[in-house]
Amino acid sequence: MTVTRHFRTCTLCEAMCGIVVTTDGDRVTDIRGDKDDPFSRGHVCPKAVALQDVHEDPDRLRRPLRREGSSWVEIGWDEALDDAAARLKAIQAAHGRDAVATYSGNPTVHSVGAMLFAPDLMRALRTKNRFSATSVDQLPHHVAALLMFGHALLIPIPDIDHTQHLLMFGANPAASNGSLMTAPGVMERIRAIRNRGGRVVLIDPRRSETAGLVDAHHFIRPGTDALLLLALLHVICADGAPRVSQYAAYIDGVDALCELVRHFPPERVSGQTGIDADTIRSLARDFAAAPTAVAYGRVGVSMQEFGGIACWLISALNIVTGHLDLPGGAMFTRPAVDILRADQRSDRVRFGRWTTRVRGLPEFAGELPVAALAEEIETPGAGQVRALLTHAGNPVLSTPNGQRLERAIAGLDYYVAIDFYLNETTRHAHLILPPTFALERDHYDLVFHALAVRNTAKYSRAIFPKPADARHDWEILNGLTWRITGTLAARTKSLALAQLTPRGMVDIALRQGPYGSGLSPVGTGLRMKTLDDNPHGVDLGALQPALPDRLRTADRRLQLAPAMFLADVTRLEATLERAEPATGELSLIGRRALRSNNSWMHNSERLMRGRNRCTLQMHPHDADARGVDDGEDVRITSRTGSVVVPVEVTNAVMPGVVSLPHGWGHGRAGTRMSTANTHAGASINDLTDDQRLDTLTGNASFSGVPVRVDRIGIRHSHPQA
Ligand SMILES: Nc1nc2c(c(=O)[nH]1)N[C@H]1C(S)=C(S)[C@@H](COP(=O)(O)OP(=O)(O)OC[C@H]3O[C@@H](n4cnc5c(=O)[nH]c(N)nc54)[C@H](O)[C@@H]3O)O[C@H]1N2
Ligand SMILES: Nc1nc2c(c(=O)[nH]1)N[C@H]1C(S)=C(S)[C@@H](COP(=O)(O)OP(=O)(O)OC[C@H]3O[C@@H](n4cnc5c(=O)[nH]c(N)nc54)[C@H](O)[C@@H]3O)O[C@H]1N2
Ligand code: SF4
Ligand SMILES: [Mo]
Repeated sequence: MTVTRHFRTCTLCEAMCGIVVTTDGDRVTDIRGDKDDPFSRGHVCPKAVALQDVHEDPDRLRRPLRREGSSWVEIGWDEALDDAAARLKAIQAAHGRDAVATYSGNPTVHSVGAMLFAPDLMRALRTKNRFSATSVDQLPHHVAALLMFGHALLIPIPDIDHTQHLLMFGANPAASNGSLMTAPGVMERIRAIRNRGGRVVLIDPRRSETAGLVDAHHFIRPGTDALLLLALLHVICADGAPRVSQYAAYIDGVDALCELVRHFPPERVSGQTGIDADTIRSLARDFAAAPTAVAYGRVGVSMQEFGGIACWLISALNIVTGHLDLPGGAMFTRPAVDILRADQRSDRVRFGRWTTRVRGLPEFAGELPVAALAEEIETPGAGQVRALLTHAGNPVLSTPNGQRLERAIAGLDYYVAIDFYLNETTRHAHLILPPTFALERDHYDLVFHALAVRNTAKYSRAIFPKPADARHDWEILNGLTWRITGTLAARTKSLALAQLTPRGMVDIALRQGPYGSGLSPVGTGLRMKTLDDNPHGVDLGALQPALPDRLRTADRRLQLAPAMFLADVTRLEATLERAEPATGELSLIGRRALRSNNSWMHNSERLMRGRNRCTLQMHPHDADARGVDDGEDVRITSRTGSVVVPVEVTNAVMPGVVSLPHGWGHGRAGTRMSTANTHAGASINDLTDDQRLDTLTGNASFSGVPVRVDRIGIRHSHPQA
């Protein structure tokens, strides 16, 4: 056997760490950080080694499975793809295009093949009922980017390597490794801000792992960031003119924003936010006074009732203090494959062109809010969803009111899943199409290079050849596309694309990109060969100012105060009159852990070792009031359901707030994940509510779900799942 070292990028989270995978023949013998990767410089987290665990997992599906009665039967690929296409087409023929719904999960964004081939399948299906994990995650960030800068993907990235002041809202990079901010070794980069005399401030209802490493952490009541941000902007506008002269030639809405925030002095919001007026004033003044500064928010602000406003105002804060588009501020990337450039009609506003049938929730970029999926399946009438295709998603555990969705999915006429686990969602499928896993396929990060704190490019080759009887995600998608379209032209195109492969497509995109060699074979500049010659990756430099050129608004102007956001403030303002929570009511928020990745890595024995992580964190005052002891099981009840988990009494959560991680709840019958099933935990999304939304954007509102917690009196001396 030969020992080989392979250089690659880890695809599990957004950090894009370079890894060295050592193999001996067909076995992985070691995975570690690649010190020669110019971006990650050797950093990895404990999840990197789990790439091996998933790769070798005997529970991972390798061949298509068809349900026959109550059992699963392995079938061949052609039969499986023919069958899936025929069933989906038949349902569309009988009930209309929209009778088939699709759901794309988070890992599709980490797969170059899925990114390149899913759009064609969506065009073939032509259904309006397209859903994805976007609407349980970052949708408000996209809406803000679209309305302010003209493109959903034009999200400003915090230039953390050059800033002197980082103000974070609702992000926990110590667990998540950074999000909408690809920055391998993010905590070292954040520590470096303080080491060079800068300041890091965190706003979070939980004193998170990140809070231990910042200069100041402030508790905030869940879901009230938008109010805090209005008050921060109030202080800045009241203290003097906003510093927007550098944007003068192309900015609109400065007066409208200042007029709006005039009505939100700190005193008006301190009760709701739980942050006193003096603290709000000094937060604003410290931020405005810093030589370079950047405000940044992540899921804590986008998964809430006013996520759209909150994401808008974070950018507004960067703009009125003059920190947008300057080193050390919020910057735009210049990725080697420019996804904006590929999007020819980027300045067309793709928001609200149609709405969901039952609740009238808005479309965004061709997708509808997934919180509406269950009711679209359950509600009879024209356009009712009767079939579902999921791709790399587990919506039963990841979307609000998962139990309702699960009941709805179980009643579908047809459900096909592209996934390699038989999990809480896919167990309801009629057919499962399992693709290859990461180590068997090439990779180029189309999305995360575009969201990174530094411009870099890297191409990862597959480490193992694709097993004989296996298909990549892109091959499955391509196979479905031509079968569903059913024309000779579609078949010819699919053969041509299969010939080209994602690698060939990335090569073309690199050549056509901003650093590219062009399509001529003799051109100099970036192309696939450059990346092949540099297997650790290529550094393309720090983020550079890019405005106004990069703007994609129809009039090429920066919109500081988009009308839709201004109008939505009325809805926000009404919350100032909201009554105090009912006695005994607690406010539920989520949590992420470093050694866990959404719902799908709990089958790795190595990651699951140690104490039970699916615990309800509760403040000692709230525990005392209920007579609950640390380690004891409690019942959590919300409008939608109830679950039982052990309690962890800790003053790391704000009084009145309780925190439960998402992605658990593996105890359901009929799944095939032996390790996960022994660490089942309970699903927070059995408690979250499909009716609680940011109605402006359609994103689920997970933060601040009202719950009751009751003692049930079972004690575990050593909490263990
Ligand atoms: N280890 C690990 N890494 C991951 C993932 C994972 O599951 N595990 N998931 C990946 C994915 S898909 C994503 S999207 C990213 C997410 O990346 P992050 O957003 O950094 O992830 P979280 O750890 O959920 O941090 C959100 C924080 O918001 C806080 N919060 C909750 N409600 C509110 C609120 O109302 N206001 C404020 N200000 N804060 C609030 C929570 O307490 C929490 O600390 O992480 C990615 N990385
Ligand atoms: N309450 C609450 N709910 C949340 C969150 C929260 O913070 N709180 N976070 C939300 C966020 S940010 C996200 S992104 C979503 C994630 O939600 P989803 O994307 O729905 O779920 P995942 O848990 O990421 O499941 C991914 C699925 O993809 C499969 N998979 C992995 N890799 C591949 C691959 O290469 N190809 C294919 N075909 N399948 C693959 C896995 O087996 C698994 O079934 O959850 C959301 N839900
Ligand atoms: S931080 Fe993310 S990309 Fe880096 S090793 Fe961990 S999971 Fe992989
Ligand atoms: Mo996410």
